[in-house]
Amino acid sequence: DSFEEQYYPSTCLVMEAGVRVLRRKDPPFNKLPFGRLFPRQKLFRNIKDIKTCAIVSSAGSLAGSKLGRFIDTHDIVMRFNHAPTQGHEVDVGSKTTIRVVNSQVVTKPEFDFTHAPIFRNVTIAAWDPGKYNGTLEDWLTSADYDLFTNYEIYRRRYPKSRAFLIDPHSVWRLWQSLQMFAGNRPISRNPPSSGFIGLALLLPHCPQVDFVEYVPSTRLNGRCHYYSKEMNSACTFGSWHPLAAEKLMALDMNMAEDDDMSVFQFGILRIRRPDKL
Ligand code: NCC
Repeated sequence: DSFEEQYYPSTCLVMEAGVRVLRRKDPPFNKLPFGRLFPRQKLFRNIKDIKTCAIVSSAGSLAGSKLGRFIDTHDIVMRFNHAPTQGHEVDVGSKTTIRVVNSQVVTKPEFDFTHAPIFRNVTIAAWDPGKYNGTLEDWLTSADYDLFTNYEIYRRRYPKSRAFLIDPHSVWRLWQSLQMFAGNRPISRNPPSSGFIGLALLLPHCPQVDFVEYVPSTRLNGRCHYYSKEMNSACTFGSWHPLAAEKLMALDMNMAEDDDMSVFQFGILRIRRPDKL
């Protein structure tokens, strides 16, 4: 085992899942007109200049955190779904580089994916799990929510956009990494949350990731999201997604030296990418 594997086993497991976006050259998309919708650009520009990244969970306990300024100091800021910054800048910051969105958000009319300003001028990584063990061809006809139609509309409307689809096989590989970490405690066969998928997608591009209010801090307040009043602990601890297992694994990846202070007082998990695998 390499040094990194001994000291960051869970981080290596997450890296090994190889969570990625689909590219034009990937079969079967290299043979399908649909594949030509994928951007030619890389997921991020100037990857060599990326030093620090922040991932902002949508947790209710971000309310009142005053972490906005800290979040905005990062080179890349990742957010989820339709989580707003407007009106919440003091707590969550105002910078957004990339949004990871699930296929419900891409398809349901209420989110207006193809028009809403919140999805414009940021990188988009959209995902849908498809069937476990399904082929990519199957996925195109049996996604949980048909994200392809609106993806196509969006890409045709904004040809310069950086909007990508996450490889569903890589989502399930991440699920397998999670199951590996959980050992003999079986986790439900539902895909990881957008938060965990986002972490796995970002880590290969970023030497240091600060994941904000993912492992709940002492601000824990029972609210689902910082942007709504809804009370629901399942948002924090999971019901459908294997969220509790994800958070235990993420906590195991934490490298902050003052870990109790960072994680539980400030709500910040610091994860370093292993130098090599
Ligand atoms: O709520 P959601 O998640 O959009 O949150 C984004 C990510 O933040 C982390 N989170 C959120 C709330 C909380 N109290 N604690 C947290 O740690 C999680 O990592 C979460 O992934 C999703 O993962 O895509 C999810 O999306 C929502 C919903 O589809 C969208 O918000 C659009 O309305 C799902 N809720 C429902 O379907 C009702 C949620 O299960 C997962």
